[in-house]
Amino acid sequence: MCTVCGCGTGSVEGQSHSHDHSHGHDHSHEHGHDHGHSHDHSHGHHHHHDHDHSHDHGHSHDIHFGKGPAGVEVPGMTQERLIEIETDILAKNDRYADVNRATLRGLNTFAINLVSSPGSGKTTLLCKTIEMLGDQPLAVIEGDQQTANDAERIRATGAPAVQVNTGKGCHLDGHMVGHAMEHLNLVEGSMLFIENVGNLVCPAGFDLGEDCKVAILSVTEGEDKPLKYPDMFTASRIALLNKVDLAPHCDVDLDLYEKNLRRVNPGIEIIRVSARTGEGMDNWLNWLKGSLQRKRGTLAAE
Ligand SMILES: Nc1nc2c(ncn2[C@@H]2O[C@H](COP(=O)(O)OP(=O)(O)OP(=O)(O)O)[C@@H](O)[C@H]2O)c(=O)[nH]1
Ligand SMILES: [Mg+2]
Repeated sequence: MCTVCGCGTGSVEGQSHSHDHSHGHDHSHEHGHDHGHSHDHSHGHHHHHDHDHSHDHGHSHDIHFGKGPAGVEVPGMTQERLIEIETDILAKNDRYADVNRATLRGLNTFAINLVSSPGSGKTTLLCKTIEMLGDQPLAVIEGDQQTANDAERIRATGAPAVQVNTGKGCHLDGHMVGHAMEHLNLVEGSMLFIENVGNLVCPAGFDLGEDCKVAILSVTEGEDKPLKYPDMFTASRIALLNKVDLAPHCDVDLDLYEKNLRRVNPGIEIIRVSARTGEGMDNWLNWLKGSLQRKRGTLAAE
């Protein structure tokens, strides 16, 4: 179970999978009213709502399932048990991630974990990046629940790629990435791009052994996403604000987008790009090349 987000299954080897999507309550609301005030529910109990709000009684229900120490609720499990499971899953994951990190260090390889919601443009951006990087050695691991579409798109550029299908899993983990790395002939001084499953929640919690997470947002998603899904953006070193070519067609305030990113992660770097037109891609390429050089310099000095 992935208790990091409580939404699905984890697949670190040796971990049994069981999850229950019921949140232990039954809401049957008739919302024909205008709520003028709110009260938050922190759910630690099983109860039943059956409200007929056909009148204006001036309040709304805001329900928060993540206020306990585990940050999530699962019916029939105590917060202590949830923390125990979560710690166990993450400890196992971290062991695999550490092995990956050591392999990458041995190869002077700079690895990034691309995280975003589905469709923000990760694969398109990767294809463009690969094309622009020219003869820089690199390889790609593609994570999706199903299909090999993205790995095929990458291979069409000439770059080696391995597809990992997670099935019901909602994120890549250290074990999966370790296996995928065995199938890639990573050469010294490579870049390794890991495209995570499109999901703004779970991948934030799982270290893959990468050097850093790179968040991709697209202008069509809305400026409030960093505030709604903060974990992903606090975990990322840099955010690429993609599809800026579409900005004139959307009601989007790019400065507000950046402000919201910095509210959840004051140190985050931000680059505006368009994988379609190539706008901003030079800045991204410079960031990548600089990061690889810095890693090589640091390792050489050790
Ligand atoms: N206009 C415009 N469209 C883009 C840009 N980048 C990606 N797209 C389009 O956005 C759609 C989704 O792009 P993908 O690259 O498949 O997105 P993804 O994040 O890899 O998607 P998943 O792997 O399914 O999560 C495609 O139709 C792309 O052509 C961009 O910079 N501008
Ligand atoms: Mg993709």
